[in-house]
Amino acid sequence: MADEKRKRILSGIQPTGTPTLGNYIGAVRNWALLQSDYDCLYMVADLHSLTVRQNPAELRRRTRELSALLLAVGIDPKEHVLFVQSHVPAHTQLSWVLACNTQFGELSRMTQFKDKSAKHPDNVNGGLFTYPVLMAADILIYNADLVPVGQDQTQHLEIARDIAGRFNNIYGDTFTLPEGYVPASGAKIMSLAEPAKKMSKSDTNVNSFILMTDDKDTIIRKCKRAVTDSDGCVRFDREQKPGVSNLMTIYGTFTGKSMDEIAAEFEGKGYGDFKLAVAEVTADALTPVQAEYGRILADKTYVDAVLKSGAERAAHLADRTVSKVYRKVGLLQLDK
Ligand code: AQP
Repeated sequence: MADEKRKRILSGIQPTGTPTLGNYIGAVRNWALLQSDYDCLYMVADLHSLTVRQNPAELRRRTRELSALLLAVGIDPKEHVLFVQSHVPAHTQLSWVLACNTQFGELSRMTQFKDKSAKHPDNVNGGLFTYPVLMAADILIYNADLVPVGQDQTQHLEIARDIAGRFNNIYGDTFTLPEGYVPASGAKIMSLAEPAKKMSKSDTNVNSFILMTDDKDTIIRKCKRAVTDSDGCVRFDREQKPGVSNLMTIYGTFTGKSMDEIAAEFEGKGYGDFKLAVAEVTADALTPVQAEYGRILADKTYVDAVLKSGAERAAHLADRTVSKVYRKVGLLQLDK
């Protein structure tokens, strides 16, 4: 229905490195598809990336590059909102109020905090601990109905719902309770080198991931090196054959074929043929995005104009929520 209010979606990605095939299949490819059915706000989550020490010059460069890449994937900045998190100060304003309504115990239970503090024992900072509060602010500030999340993020969405519910109980109806949204095609892509681990852009092993900007030769080389097993049969079994199953998931995403169809296609063929086929469909999917990315990134003025307009539109919505929240908790506001 043309006049029916569309549901609102909020999602973000950190500029912690060049996005991988995991980020593409699990997140940004779906972001582009969701635009036809929802009102979308997509955010480059630069504040979140500060929980791990970043090189300042690289962070700035990556933030612009990631924005260009999102445009290249097909995010439409006229119909929807693309912005950088730190360009909308209201996120951190709301985050403080929400932090004062979040318990130490709840934050202590977050598995990502435990994982990341184990990974960076020399920098277990307060931001890492309160990260879920800022994420709750990101979502609640726009009254997002749906949040596309990977399986790794469901605990954070749960705490956002808990914080919203608690705030609404104390101060009256303020926030929409967000629902998680796992797109049908949003598979979790695993590391090519250690298929028990998810593929991550900040992994130190370059053979563990395919970057969205990798050229065809690199993709072929990385797929050929992907860890499989010695049984030589293309069959889906995440437990016993995690490497092969991961490659089948990638192949299935780009060809639309089911796991059974893929198994039949490669019956009696070696892993060499299968890996080459995976590499080819991956390169075919990424090549047009890369061409568009190069074109868009060359026009820095355009990218920055998109981000400026996105920040203004996002701030317009976010500032209203902060005003409302400040009023509800009793912060004195002067007439404008
Ligand atoms: N391997 C993956 N498979 C499917 N989806 C994935 N996502 C990340 N890795 C995979 C999804 O991508 C979105 C953006 O993620 P992010 O950049 O905010 O942080 P992340 O989840 O921590 O991604 P990385 O690549 O692993 O970053 P680093 O290495 O910096 O920690 C999210 O929707 C996520 O689910």
